[in-house]
Amino acid sequence: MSALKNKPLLKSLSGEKMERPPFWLMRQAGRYLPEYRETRAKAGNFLDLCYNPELAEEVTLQPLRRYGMDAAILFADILLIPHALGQPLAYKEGEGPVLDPIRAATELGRLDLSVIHKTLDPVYETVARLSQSIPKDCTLIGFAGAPWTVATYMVEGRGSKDYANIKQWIYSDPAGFSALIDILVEATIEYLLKQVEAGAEVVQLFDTWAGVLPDDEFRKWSIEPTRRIVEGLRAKHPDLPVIGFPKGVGGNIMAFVKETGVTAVSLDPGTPLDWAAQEVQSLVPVQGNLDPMLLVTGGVAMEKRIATILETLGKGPFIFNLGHGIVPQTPPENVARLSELIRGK
Ligand code: 1CP
Repeated sequence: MSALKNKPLLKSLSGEKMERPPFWLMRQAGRYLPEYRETRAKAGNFLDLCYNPELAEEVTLQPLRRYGMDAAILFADILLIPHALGQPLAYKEGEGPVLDPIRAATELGRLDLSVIHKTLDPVYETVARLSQSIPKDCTLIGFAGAPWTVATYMVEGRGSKDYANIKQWIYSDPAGFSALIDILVEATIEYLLKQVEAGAEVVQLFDTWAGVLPDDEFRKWSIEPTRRIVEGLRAKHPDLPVIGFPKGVGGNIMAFVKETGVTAVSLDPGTPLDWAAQEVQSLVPVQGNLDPMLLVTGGVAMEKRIATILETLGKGPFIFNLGHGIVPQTPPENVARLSELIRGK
């Protein structure tokens, strides 16, 4: 255990202020890397890649070989849970994920919690392989989507602009919608516990679309399910670090931090840095928050913002990251420059 605790990412998560902050990048594996595109082509389609432990291990390791991040994040997707629950899912070229939507409590019978591990077993095998193959100072992060964000895809059937169907559901039938959230809370706890048992040292919950919820609904559908998941995980693993990422929630991140029990929180690009240093970082370690588009732009604009982030948040427990996932058009050489700046090499 003491050897593990020497890993830079785990030190930051335990509240230590590091001379050089550990770093990793959300969506660090993926289409911006030519070697990823090659492996993905070999796998056939995206889901086949997620369920192939050997190839999923390979794409997880690819960014580490180039850039030496302090963490490896399991290669999978937040929509594997609905898929494992029995909801048909496809990733269409240029369109993103497409699911056969569920829009009412009467349709929840289509989901079966008792069979999820049959589909998800290869993911646990990927985690087990990675726990053996990552560099020794590197921390293995498991993840899942938070129930609200996963539900947006399950109900809308794809990425959405206005969240019309899911909002209609939460406002007209909150009790019915909470039955869907209950299923997702349960599935997510089981899924993450299996990842931890296979070797994940930290887990992150992505609540990418938390910011579309008004205040009181955010408490109901983001804070409360997250709190229950953290509680369920800690019942078995009291010291497990959990990183929350409630994107786009502004000042409500304070309630999220105080009420969910997360170990650390990931900040989106819009979070004011001075405010975060004073109010958020005094409570928990923070992670973030470079705009992924600055990683596309590169050059002086990117370098100046990285310096500002390091100056403001580097004074407390901090993990350098983006404020949202890497986008496919990111030039790999800009990621190399970022790594050089953070690592001081
Ligand atoms: O190869 C391809 O064309 C598929 C692109 C892709 C990739 C590389 C998808 C489809 N998912 C992933 C992997 C992935 N997704 C990872 C592991 C890789 C890594 O981080 O290195 C993770 C952590 C995710 C998480 C994820 N998937 C989120 C939350 C994080 C975020 O960026 O907001 C979300 C919202 C998804 C849904 C999803 N999956 C894929 C796409 C294109 C999308 C987004 C669709 C949309 O914008 O609505």
